[in-house]
Amino acid sequence: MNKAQVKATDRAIVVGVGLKTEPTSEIKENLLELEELVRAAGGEVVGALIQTLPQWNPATLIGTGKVDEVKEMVQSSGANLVVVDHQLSGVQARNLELSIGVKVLDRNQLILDIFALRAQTFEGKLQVELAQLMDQLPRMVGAWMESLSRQGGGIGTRGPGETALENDRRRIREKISLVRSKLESVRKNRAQHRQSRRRHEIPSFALIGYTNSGKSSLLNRLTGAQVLAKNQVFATLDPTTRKIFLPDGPPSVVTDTVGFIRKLPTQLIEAFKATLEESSEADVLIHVVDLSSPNMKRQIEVVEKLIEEFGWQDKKIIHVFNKVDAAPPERQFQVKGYPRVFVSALTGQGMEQLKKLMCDVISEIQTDVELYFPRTDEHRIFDLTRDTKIVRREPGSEGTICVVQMTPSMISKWKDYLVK
Ligand SMILES: Nc1nc2c(ncn2[C@@H]2O[C@H](COP(=O)(O)OP(=O)(O)OP(=O)(O)O)[C@@H](O)[C@H]2O)c(=O)[nH]1
Ligand SMILES: [Mg+2]
Repeated sequence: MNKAQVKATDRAIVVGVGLKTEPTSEIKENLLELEELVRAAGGEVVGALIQTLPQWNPATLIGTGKVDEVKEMVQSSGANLVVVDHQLSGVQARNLELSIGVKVLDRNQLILDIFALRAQTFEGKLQVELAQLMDQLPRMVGAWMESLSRQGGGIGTRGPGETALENDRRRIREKISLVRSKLESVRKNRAQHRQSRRRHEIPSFALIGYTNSGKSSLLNRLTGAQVLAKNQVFATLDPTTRKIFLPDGPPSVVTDTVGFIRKLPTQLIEAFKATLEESSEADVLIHVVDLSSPNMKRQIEVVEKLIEEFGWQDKKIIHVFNKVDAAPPERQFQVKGYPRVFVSALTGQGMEQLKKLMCDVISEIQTDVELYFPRTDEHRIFDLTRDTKIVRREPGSEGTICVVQMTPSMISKWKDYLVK
């Protein structure tokens, strides 16, 4: 497990980088997001620099003049950490550390660090540990790792200590397979839970979206749950599932899960497969968008790309534009995606429309069926009301006919009573 703690005393310089072909506005936006990430990891941002390059410098990523500039800023501000908004190779990180004289992290390491800080459940902690080990392996470049881990503590140093490189690599590989097998057994457990839900055939929704878009707030508003909602990136790591009672639909469940971000580390995606599966298994995805964010368009693009990467593009998706209370009114005309609804998890605005939309989408995946219960089995109608809403009920002298809406799997559960 990751033992070290974030030091609230970490003072960071953030460095935004991009190639000359990228628009500067995007590099600046990205840098603001990186500052958010530093704060989420418990650090304080004491300075920021930007460089655009014709091409990457293989030794230090940024140009040598910029390295000197960073060093000066570190010295004048008393920073003890530099975070670069781009992936660094092991060699680049080492060279930068040697030149600048303080710890240097890249965006991936920072995100992994926040995850390490947030993980609450056993499974969550294992997933983060796996992602960190996988991230560490290709970065290892020898003795410098040892000196790094001796500095101890602070953002980005949560990991095993190192001695000889090859030994270390082997140890990490062994550790990776150990963590994987532990995860495997935790997941078996979770799969059983899911199966029990499937047996009851409760329609399920998963809240997905960019980090900080308001997924947890929406879960709380919709279901009366009390999960942590915070103005912070990656406040949620572990999934939470709650029942929801829709005015005109069957009892359903809603799952809140980890948020997405631009350049989500691939190791995290792999390690968080099980968490992501919660969303893959949902009948309907609710894509929560922060309508008030100046970066709304890019955030939508990031989420849509991940939806494709995970193969969810054929699922039913509801687009929920949240924080309508804080967004400029003209924003509503800049959005795309159907079906959609504008809401505020904060004020409750739009919740009725959202619930109605959820009902509509459920009924789209359901069909009307007729069930016949002979007198001796009429007591089963009570169980039926727990599974779905009864549209019509026709009592007769020998038994009762019920017209209900059902998903295909619900139908197979009740097939014994199905009327042709
Ligand atoms: N103004 C306004 N703020 C909101 C609304 N919904 C959520 N927020 C705020 O947005 C911030 C993030 O909300 P969360 O619900 O934690 O967002 P999340 O999507 O779960 O974020 P992560 O779990 O970090 O990915 C919090 O400070 C909320 O109070 C809304 O409708 N209007
Ligand atoms: Mg959340």
